[in-house]
Amino acid sequence: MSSVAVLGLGTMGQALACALLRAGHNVTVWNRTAGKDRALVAKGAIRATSIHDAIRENPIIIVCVLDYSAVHAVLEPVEHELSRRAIFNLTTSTPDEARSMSAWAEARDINYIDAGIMAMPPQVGTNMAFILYSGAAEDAFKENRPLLEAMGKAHYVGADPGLASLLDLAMNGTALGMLGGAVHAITMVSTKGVKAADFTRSLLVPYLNLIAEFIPHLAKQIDSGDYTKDVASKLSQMSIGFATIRKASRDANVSTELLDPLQTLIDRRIASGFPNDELSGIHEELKLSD
Ligand code: FVH
Repeated sequence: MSSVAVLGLGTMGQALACALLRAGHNVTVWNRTAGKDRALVAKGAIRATSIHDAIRENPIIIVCVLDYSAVHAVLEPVEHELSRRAIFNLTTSTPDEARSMSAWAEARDINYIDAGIMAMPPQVGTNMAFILYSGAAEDAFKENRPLLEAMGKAHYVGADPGLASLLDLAMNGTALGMLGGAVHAITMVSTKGVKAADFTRSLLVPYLNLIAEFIPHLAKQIDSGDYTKDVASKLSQMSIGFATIRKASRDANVSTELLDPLQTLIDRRIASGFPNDELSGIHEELKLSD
């Protein structure tokens, strides 16, 4: 069993510490504001009253705070005590922030790995959760893999410290788009008294699972650069279908703000001369020049 410090006890930090305790590790916990460690201490965590105490005896450090600037605020005061420690930063940041954090750590002889958590706090430590890790300190990942697996399936995705963040943010962008779309759908059907819970369980979720099966087909077209191969639904048809969804929404007094940007992209691709593309064709419209 390993000795690990968890810095940051927000909703996610507490879930991570809890999963590590359940797996039998020696977990020291610290948070900027006192009081958030009570439930963890009752479960066997060691309370650190200062950041210095938290890191003193712990070669492995897990950081999960609000954002990139909070990570600096936590680590900078103890930068001279971190040499040769393994730091796994599970805080959400941009890829560039992750790379800059990694350079900061390398200059201080810290084995730094950045990470992206692909789970909500209640799923941490279950077999649904997975966490992406990247950075030059691959050995630190390998050595500590059994400990990391306690929080969720651990995937090392590469030496670029920004890669875990890029994949994390891309997937969460998708998730938010899907969840926003779901709220739009529920708003539409609720205007006619359809109960959101029934609609969601019996229709929406099964349909979204079916539609998710279509994503690899789009991915294959994007990889090949041929958006017209084995087309299931042409943009010219999709534009009309999508306009119908938006009209029905407006007729039901539901705003189309969530849908309008996608219609704009579809129509722009058609206007660029590609009406026979699959939806994958809007990939070209999304790319911005430097
Ligand atoms: N919660 C979720 O569903 C998502 C799932 C995916 C990954 N995220 C990321 O996890 C990071 C932490 O999120 P969280 O849910 O734990 O966030 P909070 O409950 O708001 O807790 C924030 C903690 O950060 C501490 N903190 C904030 N600023 C500072 C600072 N300047 N110095 C030191 N600590 C700071 C805060 O401390 P306190 O306010 O209690 O003193 C909390 O411990 C996040 O990157 C998500 O994107 C979660």
